[in-house]
Amino acid sequence: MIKIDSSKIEEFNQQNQNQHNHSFEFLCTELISQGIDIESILTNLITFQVAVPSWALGSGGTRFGRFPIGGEPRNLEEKIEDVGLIHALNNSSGAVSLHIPWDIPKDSQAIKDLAAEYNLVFDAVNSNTFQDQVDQEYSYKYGSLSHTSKQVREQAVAHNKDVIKFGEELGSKALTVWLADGSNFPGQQNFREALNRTKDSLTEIYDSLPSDWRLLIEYKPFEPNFYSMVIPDWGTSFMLASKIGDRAKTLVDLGHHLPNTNIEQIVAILLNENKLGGFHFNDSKYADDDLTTGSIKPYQLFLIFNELIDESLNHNEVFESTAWMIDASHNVKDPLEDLIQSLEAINQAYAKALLINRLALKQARDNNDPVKAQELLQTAFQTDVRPLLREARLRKQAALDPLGAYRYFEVRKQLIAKRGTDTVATGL
Ligand SMILES: [Mn+2]
Repeated sequence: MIKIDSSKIEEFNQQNQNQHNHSFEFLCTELISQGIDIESILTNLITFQVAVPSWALGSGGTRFGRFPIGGEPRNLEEKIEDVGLIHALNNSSGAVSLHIPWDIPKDSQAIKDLAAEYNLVFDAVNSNTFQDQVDQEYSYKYGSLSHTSKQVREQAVAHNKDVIKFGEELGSKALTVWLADGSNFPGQQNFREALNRTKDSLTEIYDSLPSDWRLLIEYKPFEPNFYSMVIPDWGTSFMLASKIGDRAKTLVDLGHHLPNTNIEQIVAILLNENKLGGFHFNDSKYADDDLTTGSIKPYQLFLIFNELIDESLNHNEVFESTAWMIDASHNVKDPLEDLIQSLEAINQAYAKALLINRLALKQARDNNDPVKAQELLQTAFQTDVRPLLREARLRKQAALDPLGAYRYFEVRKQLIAKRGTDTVATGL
């Protein structure tokens, strides 16, 4: 078991301590002059945790090819080890989101114990009815929860119930359902019937949820089906969640939108209706690119956090009740380095949004002053908040510079030495 000792991290931090003190003091002077409460921002950053998906720890690839990087986790235990390594470095990825059946725990208690050794808990569990498994009776080629055949739908519902059972054993509190169901050609599917069948199937799954669980309904405009998807957008997810029950919510995967969609407005509407279940963070240039969060549109990410903070001022349980998860794929980067970058980008967006002068923004809006409103947002967004993030990490015994530490400790080299160069992780 590879672990990064906290004394090693402390030693590493000492090398950069002076430089950090200098930049942190400089930023504090500036923020204090703006009347910003630095301690409250640090408290938010210290407690904020994002879940890492069990499928994002190996190299992803596309349907054209896949290029393994070596040392990929060979089983669930090694995936937990990987998340544990990142968490030791940044102390902000303290949860794992499991995918079933790629990562079925053979001994749930042992898996739970192993996760606890790395200070990890289990966030939402994910079902999979978008591909056929070797031992299954019916095919999902033409859909699962929406399928025209009752037997296929029952099989897909039963799978989701199994996933809930695994999740219960591990302490999860939510089930994420992403449906690949849809059609490739006009005329292939009756839109309304497929939707109604999906609603009935989801209702059956919802009825079997433990009382403290939530059902998160993900949406996607296209792919793998290219003509229509049964749950193509947030409106359809929202409608289903509204009909199904209070604990059914919409899950926003940033990559699951057509180009230029105003995602922050979708987030605001869902928050307003108490229907935002959680996020799958990633970034994209074209569609579901699964790129590193914040690598393409960091301003969008900031604007999303702006809406979340706005809502949290009225309902402070928003941050606790939202599922924060990454959903990305890694084609050319070391997946662990990519995840470290994603977590940094998410925390930066959060920290910057916390800097917004909300009173002044309200006044600018009330006065119909778009210039002032833009200036206020840009002032927060342009602030280099990295010293704040470093200070938060320092206070929670994490690395000042997680990526630097990852390379300094030669983590990938250690993983390759232990697991070999030609291992392939299950999943994407
Ligand atoms: Mn997703």
